[in-house]
Amino acid sequence: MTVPIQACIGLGANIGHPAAAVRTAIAALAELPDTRVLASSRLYRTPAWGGVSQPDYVNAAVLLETRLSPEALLHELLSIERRAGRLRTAETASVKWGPRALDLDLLLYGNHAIHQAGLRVPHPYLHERAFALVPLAEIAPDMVIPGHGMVVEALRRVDAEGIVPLLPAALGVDADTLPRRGDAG
Ligand code: PH2
Ligand code: MG
Ligand code: MG
Repeated sequence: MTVPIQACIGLGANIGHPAAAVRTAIAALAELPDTRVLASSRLYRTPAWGGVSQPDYVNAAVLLETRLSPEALLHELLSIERRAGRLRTAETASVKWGPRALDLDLLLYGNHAIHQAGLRVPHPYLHERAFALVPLAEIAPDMVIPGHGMVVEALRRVDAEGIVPLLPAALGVDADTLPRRGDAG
């Protein structure tokens, strides 16, 4: 039996019903074989980073303990994306960093560094993306990003302006109502 590994998943969506898609994906991660969810972050509204002009995103992060290999875990992430209606076509693939109904990225897999076609861990842009680091710092601040130090240290080096937690559903606000830029949430 393989030893369990702590892995971090970044979740993002900005078309359709982003908050609902992210919440549903967190529930799906909890159902994965040989895996349990140790922690999940709040949901954040984040300004779109890179690529074409597009709507704000909802982003979150989940800390898993899993016995799945990185390849098997990636396969499961792609399956959850497909079930959420994420289409991967020649057209969407041609738009780098374009809008998506659900994106699940394998950010960290223990302290492993993996360089394979279609699978790079740590995620190559994790250390420079506040939209990934802010939720990750909430649940795994002292995990190490191989080559870049701890998550909290990487977060100190980026600009987290405009990244705000979504208002909790308990306040009676629709889950897909995004706070305005500058709201404390
Ligand atoms: N994902 C991208 C491109 N840009 N911007 C934000 N704020 N959040 C994302 O998840 C995101 C992005 C491609 O994966
Ligand atoms: Mg991504
Ligand atoms: Mg992705």
